[in-house]
Amino acid sequence: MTAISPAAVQSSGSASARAGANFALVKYWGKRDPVLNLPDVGSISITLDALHTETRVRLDPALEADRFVLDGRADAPGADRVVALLDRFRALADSELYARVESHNNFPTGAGLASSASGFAALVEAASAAWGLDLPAARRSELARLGSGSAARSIFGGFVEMARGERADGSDSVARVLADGDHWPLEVVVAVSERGRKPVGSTDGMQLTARTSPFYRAWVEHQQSDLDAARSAILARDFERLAAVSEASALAMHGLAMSARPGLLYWNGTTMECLHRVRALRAAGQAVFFTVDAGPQVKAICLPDSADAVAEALAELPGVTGILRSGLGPGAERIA
Ligand code: 2P0
Repeated sequence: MTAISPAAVQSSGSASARAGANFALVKYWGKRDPVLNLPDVGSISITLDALHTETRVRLDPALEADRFVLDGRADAPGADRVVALLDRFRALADSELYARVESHNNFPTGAGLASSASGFAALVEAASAAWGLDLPAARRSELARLGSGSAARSIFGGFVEMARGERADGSDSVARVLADGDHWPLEVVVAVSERGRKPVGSTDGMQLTARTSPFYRAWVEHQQSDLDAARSAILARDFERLAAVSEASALAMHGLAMSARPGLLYWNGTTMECLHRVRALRAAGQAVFFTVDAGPQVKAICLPDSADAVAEALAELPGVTGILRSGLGPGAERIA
């Protein structure tokens, strides 16, 4: 990564930003380089408006170390990754200042709801502004990726594709917009069945999978055809084709994770009930499909006319403790 010229550095010292969570329709699972956090597969996601992180970064000459507070907790997990990312910003801005970072998620943290994605995207946006760095979007995506692979996607709104990239330095492992949210205003219904942190985080889970699953290479080799299918379904607004490839990708990712040794079980019993209910709703004519990330919550992706019926049907399942709803949202942006 090259430093920008000192003339471009006009530090305002303090900035706030908001970024939406994103859910992958074609899943990322596995790294080609764990140090630079380079994915072994590309991925395609939608960015949400209703589930987001707001982060404030204040540079403080009185500090001798960075301070990170997440949802009021000074001991939140992930502080080491936050500091590592702030080190990158100090290097880019040629600065020695430490920062106070206050971050808030408006949804449960670490429960398979993509809080690291919105969190690191909001951090990159706020830190860029606080240090007065005017970085292109692809560079911000690259920086967000260093915090969390999925965060590279939350820099952008709507439908987003993350490239695996080929370069060893990771400069081509960045996300880009496939289509804006108004291209196809999908709605998302999340069936929450557990609010605690998942027992095995995504980073450890994907490393274990890559090391021990006998099916890992097949997963990597198959990914390109799923990416091609999902991209063309999105551009053509073909719901049936997007449903087929998205459910296949989610199930393949979980099958792969289950085939690690020891196998990773991110689902609970309610997860399975929700998956069956989504399939039954689709068979009955509703435009809905599911995806599931590294946790038990089921995300039902719907056409707008089906969203109310899907939300009602999932809410009545035993074990579903809450329903979250969202439309598609913008990329990470500064807020006052
Ligand atoms: C995804 N997930 O594509 C996949 C599907 C979870 C399941 O990206 O190690 O927190 O920080 O790069 O981005 C979650 O993994 O992992 C994730 P790291 P990240 O959304």
